[in-house]
Amino acid sequence: MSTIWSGDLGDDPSAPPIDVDALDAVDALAARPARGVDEADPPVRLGRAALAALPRDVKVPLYDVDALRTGILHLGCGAFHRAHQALLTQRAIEAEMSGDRTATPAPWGIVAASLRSPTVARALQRQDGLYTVLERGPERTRAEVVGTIRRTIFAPQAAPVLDQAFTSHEVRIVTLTVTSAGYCVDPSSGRLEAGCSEIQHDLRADVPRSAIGLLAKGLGQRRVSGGPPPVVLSCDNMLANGRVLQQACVDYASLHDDGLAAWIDSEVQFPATMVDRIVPTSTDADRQFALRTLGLKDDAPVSAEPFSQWVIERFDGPRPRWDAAGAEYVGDVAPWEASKLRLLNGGHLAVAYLGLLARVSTVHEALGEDGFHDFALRFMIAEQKPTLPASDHDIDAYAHQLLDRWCNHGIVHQLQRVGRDGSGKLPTRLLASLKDNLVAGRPAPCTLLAVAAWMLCATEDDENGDVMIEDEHGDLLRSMRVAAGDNAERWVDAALLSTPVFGPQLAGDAGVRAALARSINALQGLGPIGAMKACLDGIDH
Ligand code: CS2
Repeated sequence: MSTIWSGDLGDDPSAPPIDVDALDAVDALAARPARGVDEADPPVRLGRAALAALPRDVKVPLYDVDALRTGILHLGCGAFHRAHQALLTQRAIEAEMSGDRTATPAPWGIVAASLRSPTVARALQRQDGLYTVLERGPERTRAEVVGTIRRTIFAPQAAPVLDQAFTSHEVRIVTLTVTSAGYCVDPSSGRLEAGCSEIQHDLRADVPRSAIGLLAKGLGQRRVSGGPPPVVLSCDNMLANGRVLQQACVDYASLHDDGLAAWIDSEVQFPATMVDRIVPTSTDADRQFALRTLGLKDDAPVSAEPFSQWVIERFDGPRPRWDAAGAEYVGDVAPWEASKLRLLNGGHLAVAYLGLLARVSTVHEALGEDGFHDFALRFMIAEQKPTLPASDHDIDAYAHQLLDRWCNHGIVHQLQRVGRDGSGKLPTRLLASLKDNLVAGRPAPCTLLAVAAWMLCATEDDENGDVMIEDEHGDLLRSMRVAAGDNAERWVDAALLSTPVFGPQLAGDAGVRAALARSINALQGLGPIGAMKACLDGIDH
């Protein structure tokens, strides 16, 4: 039996390792007309043995997937990783081979660990790690099968595989996509929040389950096993993500071993990165689309927009030719991070909350409604742009490009998903610029309207009686709204003082409190479209 990872360890004692030879048995079936999906005859699943029989318009890995050795460990095997880093790694490997499909591929295969649910890991395991990226433009969809994920595991059941990856000197890079909540960092201090439930769990357990705990433990193993430490790349949407991750690991390690904490601080590189690609949640429609396109069943396809960007702080040591795949290595990622978080992610939040109040459900539907396009542009150019660090970036062009990306109707990006957990997202995406504008004496009515829309969405039900958006502080905000008798001024005063979202500077500003209350009244009185129009017409609510 051939295996994918040397010393192939099952991630669950009851799950057999992948028997690659057994897939030969499906060769004959895979050779049938690829698009002939016969209801009576269940389709063959995507896997290595079926690659050669895929339709010609499906792009397949241009290297021998079997020959790919593992050089990257990834934590958090969600849709974003599969549509971004794993795909760019495939393109980097292909670029290095310059069309010679017989050359040995550069050793940048990925071991990908899911941390919370085994579903994706299991689905990928059944498909030899292969899956399809459906790149959806407004007019057409391009399908590409990705082969860089060589092994998938569900971390809580696969400690030996993680140990092996961390101690293998072949693994030179560790990447993470675990969302900002996965870092368990207190945003005001930038330090590990030891009270966070994941960290509390780790302190009681033999084996950590948090991303930070797994990383700190693994780095400790590498320290003992010798050899150069891996470079650790955070690929989550946070300001200074590399520094935040390093500090979290140092703080975590110091709970057990000060020597390890010092080593992580001085020896391990944590470059900052800015990642960008709109990747909606995968749906049954994606699975059906993949089935029709490939003629094979793929349980783990991802849809993504055609645009992608990856800006990485320069670091020492070997790495894939990501630059040949469109990534940029730069000295300072901060200007890219700031414009992405404030214009793209901040703009997304504004569109999400106002769009949900306007009763539409996706980003491109919202952009088709009256006023959204002009409102989003004004928000980005008049209110976010002046708060960005100085750079030679063309921010106006960036804002217009974002509007085009949001209008791509091939991408079904749910507003509920974009808007969920506003408590965690608002501080860096909307409130930081609000504070900067306050200090500079610049009005920010669009930002205030977006924040007011969040307060309403977090406390109202949709037409099915379900909460409009999930939010950590939704219940608290709702109870304050009820206690204020739905009086906007009283509600805003209570909310600003009692939720940790706003912080003392905003809570203490009577002007902000009054403007926010007026924005809530405008949304309730004029509706979201009327309130946006009043904002654009310069009418003070
Ligand atoms: C979105 C992001 O859900 C959200 O918070 O704003 O996921 C956004 O689509 C990506 O950051 C784009 O790179």
